[in-house]
Amino acid sequence: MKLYCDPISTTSRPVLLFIAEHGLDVELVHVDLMSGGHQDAAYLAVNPNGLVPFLVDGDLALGESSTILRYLADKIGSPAYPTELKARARVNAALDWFSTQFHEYYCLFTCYPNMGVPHGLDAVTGQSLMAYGRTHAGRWLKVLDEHMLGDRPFVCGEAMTVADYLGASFVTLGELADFDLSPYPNIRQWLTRMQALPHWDKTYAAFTGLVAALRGPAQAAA
Ligand SMILES: N[C@@H](CCC(=O)N[C@@H](CS)C(=O)NCC(=O)O)C(=O)O
Repeated sequence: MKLYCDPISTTSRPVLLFIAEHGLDVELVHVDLMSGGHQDAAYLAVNPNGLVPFLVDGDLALGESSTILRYLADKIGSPAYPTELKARARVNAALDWFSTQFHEYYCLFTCYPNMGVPHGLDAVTGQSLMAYGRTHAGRWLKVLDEHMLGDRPFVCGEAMTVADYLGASFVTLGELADFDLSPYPNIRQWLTRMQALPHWDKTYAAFTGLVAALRGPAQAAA
């Protein structure tokens, strides 16, 4: 199996972490987003979407981080993607929720504009998107904190699932925007649990470096 990915990518890291934690034999192919590697003709021939992550397993070519996570977990029979019908439905719902509602308000609106206005937006539009995101992301964070997590250790209950791998990467993205998670104690405890995974630090090293690079100058100016 080959995974096209970049550890700087929010959607690559959950898959990279799952692979590392489970010791899977997957060849990692670095697609350098920062230098535009995802737009190279050679990569577009592999994945016409020009996005990472992207998995190739024999004749199967698979995009979408949440689908790749499910596929890998199924392939090795991991309890991180339970087979019992209702347990599996809960994990599917959490993955969809992170990839839609949460990703839109929190990652797209709130965090990414802080990276220097991506997606071709001008600075003013970037700032107003970020203000909009900050106002509305709280609605979804509250749901995550009080209802999905509550007093349970993981988003689907007592056991860690692929939804935790995806969600933890998305929520951690708030560090890019210096987002205050102190009103959400259950989220913070959950992140601490995820960050204790043996391969977390190595998998998140590139992201941690980016946060330091982006936030350093702002802190110095403050
Ligand atoms: N829905 C996709 C989104 C993938 C995605 O947006 N990846 C970003 C990196 S986090 C990317 O490749 N961006 C390149 C671009 O937007 O051109 C997934 O979950 O895998």
